[in-house]
Amino acid sequence: MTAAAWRLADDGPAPETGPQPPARSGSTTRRMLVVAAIVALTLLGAGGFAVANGAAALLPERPEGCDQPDRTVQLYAVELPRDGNQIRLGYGLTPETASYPGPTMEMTEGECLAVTLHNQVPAATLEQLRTDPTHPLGVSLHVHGVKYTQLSDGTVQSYSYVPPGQSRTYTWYAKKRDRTAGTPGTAGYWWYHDHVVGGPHGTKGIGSGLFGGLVVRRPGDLRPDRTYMTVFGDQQSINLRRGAAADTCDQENPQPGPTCIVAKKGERVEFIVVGIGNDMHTFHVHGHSWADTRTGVVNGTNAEADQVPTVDNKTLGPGDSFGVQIVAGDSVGPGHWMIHCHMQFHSDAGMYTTMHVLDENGNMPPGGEHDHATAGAATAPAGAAPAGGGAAPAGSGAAAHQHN
Ligand SMILES: [Cu+2]
Repeated sequence: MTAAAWRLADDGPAPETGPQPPARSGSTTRRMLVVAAIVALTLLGAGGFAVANGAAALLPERPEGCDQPDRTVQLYAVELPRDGNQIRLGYGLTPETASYPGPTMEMTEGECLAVTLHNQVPAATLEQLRTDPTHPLGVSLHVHGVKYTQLSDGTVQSYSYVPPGQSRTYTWYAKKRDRTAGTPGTAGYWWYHDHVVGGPHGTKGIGSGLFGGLVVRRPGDLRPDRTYMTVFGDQQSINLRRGAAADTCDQENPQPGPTCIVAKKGERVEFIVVGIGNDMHTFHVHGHSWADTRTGVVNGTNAEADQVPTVDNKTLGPGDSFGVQIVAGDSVGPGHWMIHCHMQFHSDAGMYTTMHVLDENGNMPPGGEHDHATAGAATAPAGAAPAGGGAAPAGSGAAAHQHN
């Protein structure tokens, strides 16, 4: 599996099902809604709004500027092997390749994307994660940074979630900068996540693994050779794993994935960094630094570049996201370069992983076995998640590195 395997794949459309706003009982309510709809449509000049049944019909299906989706993607929410006792869920471009983090989505400013989410998580599992017995069972897709209408908000409140066994299409629009209106573009590093599992904010869904990255590029942006996601969360976790479980790279035959950050010297490596949970963190990479710009790349004249700080450690709060591009081993060569949170009690508790930089021929430098040997997790302990489901399982460190 290569980094490219987590990227966006086009697919055909899927049938639409899903929750609808509750039918209001009583003809009086219906009459009131019709009157309200007529008044609202008159006030709005009826431009761009669909007319159907109920007040939700007043909501536009797509953001302004997105007349038709340019692409469609199928996304599956599935249950993955448990990590010890912990339920793990993941998004995948196929059910078999679901993982946490989910696949990195990529868009270009000006593009409109339709993502059809299929909920294959068993109802019984969602019931176990539910904190309130009256809360509906379902999963959703809520995105940061790009434009969407309320129908693609991914919340229970807006009925934009997906009950078990059903599907729903979410529309994302990577709006361009509008110089006349003074509104910014959407280019940047973002994330998407569930907003429904367990409760109205998707806390259990995010904590179980339903999150992934989104990169919006501008035409002309430098393209990375590899993209990795590091999601900093509670219990000192990176991608919901700690210590040896966060880095399961095979020293002989490393396969890029959520638990194996690997690159050849000279390759342009992109990190999507996201904060989940309740804690503050910092993202620090050994041996590498980057410009504190939108992409981590420094552009422009020397005078302009002088205005941009160079950093190797960046603060991350809950819900924050940023991205950086670095050149692997630039000036420092191959090696096992640590990535960690610089809140010391977090890194001491296992909030670290490693970027393995191979030489130009793809040879792993010596010394990388250290983490695995120290943790005693080189062989899978009893109860560890079985391999299968691609890069998804927490891997051999699961039992040795509990998250709770
Ligand atoms: Cu931290």
